[in-house]
Amino acid sequence: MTRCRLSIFILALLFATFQPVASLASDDPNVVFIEMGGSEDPRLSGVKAGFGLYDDHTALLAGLSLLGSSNNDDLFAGINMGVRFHPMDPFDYPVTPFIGLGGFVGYSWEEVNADDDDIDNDEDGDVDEEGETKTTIKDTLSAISPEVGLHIDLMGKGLLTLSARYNVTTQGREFDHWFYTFAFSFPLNF
Ligand SMILES: [Ca+2]
Ligand SMILES: [Ca+2]
Repeated sequence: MTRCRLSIFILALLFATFQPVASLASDDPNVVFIEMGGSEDPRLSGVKAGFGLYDDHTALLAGLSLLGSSNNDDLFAGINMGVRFHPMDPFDYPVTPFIGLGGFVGYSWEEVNADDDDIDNDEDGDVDEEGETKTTIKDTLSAISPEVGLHIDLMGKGLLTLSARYNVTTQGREFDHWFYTFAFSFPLNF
């Protein structure tokens, strides 16, 4: 009971501390970002680009991702969304920590035999000629990713962001992994 009251007191104190900051008129820019990252086991690498909407304590991110595995040469393309929470405005402080939660949904493709489907898949005038192929979805991959990281302010020109993300994917628990990234965000007026 005492601990509960103490928690509430601390929360109230934190809230009060952040209030003056939150009440300042925010001129935070929206950003475009590009991010690169990789993981050790499984060995993956990825690139991501998109938009970010920044507020004093939150950032909403959305973009397109490519995620490739060198183990089985799968390349997943998809969309990502995320939200991050920072205790202070990353554009006003040299270094700002954050925690976040992201999501990814993507597909991989493959070329398969298509010489028996009564369709001229390659539109060369011959239907089902020998060696005709078509592109189909090979696999899907979804991930939910809690993350921690740091924003480093680039002298008002943008942010360098380092993050460690734990990807929990639809490939099974043995595929879950830490994914380490760095990203650049550049202010944009929109
Ligand atoms: Ca054909
Ligand atoms: Ca065909």
